[in-house]
Amino acid sequence: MTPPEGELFAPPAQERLRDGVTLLRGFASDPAILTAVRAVQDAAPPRRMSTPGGYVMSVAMTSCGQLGWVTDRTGYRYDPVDPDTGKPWPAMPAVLRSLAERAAEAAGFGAFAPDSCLINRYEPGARLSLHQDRNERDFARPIVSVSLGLAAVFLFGGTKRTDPTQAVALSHADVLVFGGPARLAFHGVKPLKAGEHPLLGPCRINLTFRKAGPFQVTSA
Ligand code: MD3
Ligand code: FE
Repeated sequence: MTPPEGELFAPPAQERLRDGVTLLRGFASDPAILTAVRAVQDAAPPRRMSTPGGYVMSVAMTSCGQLGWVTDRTGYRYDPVDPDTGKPWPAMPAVLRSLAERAAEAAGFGAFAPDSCLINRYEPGARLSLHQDRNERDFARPIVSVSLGLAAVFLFGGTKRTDPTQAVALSHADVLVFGGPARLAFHGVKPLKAGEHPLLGPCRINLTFRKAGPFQVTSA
């Protein structure tokens, strides 16, 4: 039955979790998004990278766009070249760029022009420990995060590692936009619980869109 006044029954289209954090539930439900993600993964397969501290991350990562985020024993950086293929990262598919731009706009950040999309693939047990994203040049730009597949618990703290964290359950097609005072907040993802998603199987994929550069291009 259709509710007589939809706005009283339907969940709000956007939810302000705190200053600088907007949750857009169901914003990424277009199946063309999954097709585009699969094409990127075929060209640049997700891989588990090493941290400078010598750990191998449980989350497998790849990127598309002009810059990709990489980590190895020498440190974290944005790189125009995929170290695994030796080639530039796959271009950012238009359907993904448009999704990120519309989400930023809906959250009140106009003119977002992402040059990087980091793709994180979680299998059961994979987690991301509390960290800040600070390899980007301009912290005035927001970050747009898209959750696909199995639901996960996202932890969101303050600008100090020891600040208390808030837990948010993120399901397929949910989009979060972080900016302003939330841009340098510590955040992480709890170990993924086992399960099967009808579209993605035993897996969660997170896309984070960033304006990472521009960075100085060094000549050979
Ligand atoms: C808050 N990814 O890729 S998305 C990451 O679900 C990352 O894979 C998580 O943290 C994931 O760096 C969380 C939510 C997110 C992403 C970037 C942020 C929250 C953020 C940057 C600043 C503040
Ligand atoms: Fe992060």
